[in-house]
Amino acid sequence: MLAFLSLSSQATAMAVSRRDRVGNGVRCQGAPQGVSKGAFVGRALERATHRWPVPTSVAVPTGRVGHRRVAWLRATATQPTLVKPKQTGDAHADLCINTIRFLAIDAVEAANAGHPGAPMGQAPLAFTLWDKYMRFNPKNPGWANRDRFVLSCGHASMLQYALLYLYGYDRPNMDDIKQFRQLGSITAGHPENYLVPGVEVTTGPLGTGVAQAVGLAIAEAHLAATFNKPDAKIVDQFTYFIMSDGCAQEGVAAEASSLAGHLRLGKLIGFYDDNKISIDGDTDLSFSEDVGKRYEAYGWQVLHVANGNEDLAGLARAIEQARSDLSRPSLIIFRTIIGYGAPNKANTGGVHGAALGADEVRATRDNLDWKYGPFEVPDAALQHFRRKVDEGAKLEAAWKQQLAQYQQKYPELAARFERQVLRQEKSPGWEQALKECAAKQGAMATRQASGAMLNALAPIMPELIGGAADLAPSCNTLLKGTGDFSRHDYAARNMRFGVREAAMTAVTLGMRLHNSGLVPYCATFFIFTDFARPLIRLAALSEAGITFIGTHDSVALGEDGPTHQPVEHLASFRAMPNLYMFRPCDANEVAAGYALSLKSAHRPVILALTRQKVSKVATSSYDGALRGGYVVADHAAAGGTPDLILIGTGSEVEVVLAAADTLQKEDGLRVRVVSMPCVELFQEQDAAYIESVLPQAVPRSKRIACEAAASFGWSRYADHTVCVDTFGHSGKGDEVLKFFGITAQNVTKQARLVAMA
Ligand SMILES: Cc1ncc(C[n+]2csc(CCOP(=O)(O)OP(=O)(O)O)c2C)c(N)n1
Ligand SMILES: [Mg+2]
Repeated sequence: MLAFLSLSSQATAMAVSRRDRVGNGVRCQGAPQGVSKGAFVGRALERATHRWPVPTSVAVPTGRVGHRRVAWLRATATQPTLVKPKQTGDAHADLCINTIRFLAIDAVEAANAGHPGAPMGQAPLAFTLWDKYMRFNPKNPGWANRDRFVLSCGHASMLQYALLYLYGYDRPNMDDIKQFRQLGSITAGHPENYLVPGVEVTTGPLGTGVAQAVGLAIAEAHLAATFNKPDAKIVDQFTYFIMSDGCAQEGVAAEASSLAGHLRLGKLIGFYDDNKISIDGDTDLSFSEDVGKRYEAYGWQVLHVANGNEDLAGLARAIEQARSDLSRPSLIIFRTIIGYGAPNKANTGGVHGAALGADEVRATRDNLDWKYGPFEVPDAALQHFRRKVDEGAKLEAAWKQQLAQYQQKYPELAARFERQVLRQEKSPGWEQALKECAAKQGAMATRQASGAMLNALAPIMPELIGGAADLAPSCNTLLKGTGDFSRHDYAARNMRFGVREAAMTAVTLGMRLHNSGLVPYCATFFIFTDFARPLIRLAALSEAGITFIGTHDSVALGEDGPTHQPVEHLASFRAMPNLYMFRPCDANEVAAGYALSLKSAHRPVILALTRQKVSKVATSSYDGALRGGYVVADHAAAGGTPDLILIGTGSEVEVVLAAADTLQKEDGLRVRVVSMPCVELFQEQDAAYIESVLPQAVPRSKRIACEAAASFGWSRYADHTVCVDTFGHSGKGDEVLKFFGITAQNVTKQARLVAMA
């Protein structure tokens, strides 16, 4: 099939832009005098030029390439003739690059699912970066001082799997690649950090990789500022990411990039695959901003490579320029053709997310002069890639020597480095500190108790670092005794995220997945988990234990009204896999919530905390709370069966306790009260424990759950609820609670009805 067109006659080069098309024809931009416009008219040629920009000897513009549909033609004739893509002009490099391309093509073909287009377009950049610049040790993917790489356009996963395999990581191996996207295979549809050791963060939701990369770079900056000495740079890593049009369009990437520019994270280098194609087709449909200018406005250095498919020297130059400016992050916008090499499908949405099909695969092999069979890796290419096994081992060995010198000179810091970064152990004494802190607290808002816990931990846990999305005073997240993490002080531990909940959460996740022992937390009003939810979900999926503090956790927050009053949030997070939704009733339980989160390295914890003051529950228990649910009061005789069980969480524990008192005193009812700060944790306990707290002898029809939130989910334990199943209202907190019946009086009333029934 014809795809690579060259017009032979007057050897003239020019660019044709889709935007420049006029009517049925093509307006020639920069066409030298004497070249007939007629040469560009005609449907077949038009289709071909739009589908396939053929880079030739044309002088490539070095400025912004964001104009739509730049198509390179050698306009030399009135009759089109076939030419093959030029590729890089370096036969050995092309061999390696096409090895990457065809692994992606063949794996997608075998799976009959996946995304070949982006790997085909990005292979030259990825090859240049990994081959010349990235520092890694394939046989030890966890080497602490490796550079970090994030494929934010996770749909291009075969690019990353091909790189890991070719450069000599143990997994994925060739069998894994042949099992791409199959059930049980580690080569999942999108890169998953918990499946493949060389994958730093899970990507797939577009834009989230960019934001997590910012977190990785922040972790690096913080560790470097903490541990490095003028004569010993034991932390020295770049963070690289590749983003696509979709990432450029997503808000989370914009938020995070804005923060990265503000923080001047000079060792963060992004690559934007500007191929102007997404699923719906041409990005012209919905996207016309100048991304480069936007990043410049964020404070990034922005560089352009006009021909990202063929200009290896240009790619290398840009990377070098990016690496040599450590005063700000860099974005390299490299223009590519999606599906480079596929004669009929390149430069179309059709190559984005479907197998090429046997005919097109054959045509692509022919087009790129690829003489090898499916999954065949030429020896010369493999040898080239695998030299990194030796090189990587040497890099790590040299670093270890450096570390040994560091240990001699700075034994104290080195000991901390070994504990925190290498062994990823927490500072000792944290549990004691939490318990002692809890014992000192009285009646107070649980958000205040949380602030007290953070500050009990801060002095003994230098690895604790975090902050809020512009709500530090409300969420009580400021650590005393340390400053603001800023471009002036990367060693400080109070993060100022600005009003960027999604980026905040992704950054926290990235910091955790730097896997260097940092204990990151982030905070906002519980309602604004709505802005963070996709990243909380990603943390849960990524098996990354981060702490998310959500204050102002119910309608009781009062005057700010329903826009700020969470209702369905507790239930929805309880439904999220691999997450602990923890709602403590007082300081003891807040301490337990922190303990849970510090113990839970692979499962995030959300702490839902009150704005309003709550009592200190005399019988609350740190250990009980760590079982998710426990008895806080029992008016039944020891061993006896209660008439009713009241279950409460957070601020409603004192409500149900007061109701139980009344019911016992005025009605002689034997009421048990259960505090259940964490339903999921309770559910994990053994059957005997669950039975000891919620005996079957007291059927669900004799149980009431009270929570100032949606009743959804409580039917597991109780037939009756005193909850809030509508949006809230603006008003004084206690009046709003009364309006919804979240009072001891109402619970008492309901309990009497239940007891009589
Ligand atoms: C947050 C999110 N929304 C939607 C998708 C589904 N999706 C996958 S790729 C894609 C767009 C592809 O365009 P681009 O990012 O330019 O990738 P390319 O086609 O160039 O490979 C979309 C909408 C997603 N993965 N993540
Ligand atoms: Mg694209």
